[in-house]
Amino acid sequence: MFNLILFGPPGSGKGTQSEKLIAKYGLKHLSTGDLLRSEISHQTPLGKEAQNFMDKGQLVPDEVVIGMISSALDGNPNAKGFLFDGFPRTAAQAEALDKLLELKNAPIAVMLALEVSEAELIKRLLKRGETSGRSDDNNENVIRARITEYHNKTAVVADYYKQFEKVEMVKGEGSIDEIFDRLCKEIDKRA
Ligand code: B4P
Repeated sequence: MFNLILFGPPGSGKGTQSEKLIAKYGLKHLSTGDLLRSEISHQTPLGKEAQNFMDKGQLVPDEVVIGMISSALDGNPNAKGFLFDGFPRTAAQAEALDKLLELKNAPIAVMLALEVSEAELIKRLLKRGETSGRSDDNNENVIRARITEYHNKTAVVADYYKQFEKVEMVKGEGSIDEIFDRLCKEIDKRA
């Protein structure tokens, strides 16, 4: 089993690159953002709780997203590997994920961390906000709050995996295909 984390600030290209990577490597895509948006669109109790946080650009509580990932892992017993997109986003989520994967004897192989300047992140998210219908993309204050959450709570997740020498920084600016090639080179070294 090959398990990969695609990491980076909001708007760094995680969702965009994940689509291409799962097609090439046959991994199961687990995006906590997509899972949460699906709960919101079905108006489940979990979705209603999550929406309050997401609308303000804040992270959803750890126990909610860890529970979602745990069910998704259990629901895909035959996956040849997982691509985690937007998860883990806190140190507590990283520790919980390691424990869940330990039970499967299938640790994280590598974390690929996309590096993109703040100006470019804001530009991309505002542009997506024009068409996505996502309430967290069409307000610059909410976008800035998401980036602040990233610096305060999520950036440490890379330090967590650095202690195990599992982090590769990848330049996340350029064309989508150029970035995809950079990511594939890192995966092919390890797969
Ligand atoms: P996510 O759904 O994970 O959203 P994101 O970080 O904003 O998006 P992503 O990084 O995937 O977007 P992409 O660059 O592909 O999270 C949304 C919210 O959910 C969070 O704020 C939080 O509240 C909650 N949440 C999710 N996971 C959580 C967790 N684990 N714990 C707690 N809360 C959690 O796309 C951005 C735009 O850039 C697109 O329009 C794309 O077309 C464009 N783009 C991509 N690559 C480009 C390139 N190379 N050049 C130009 N534009 C590009």
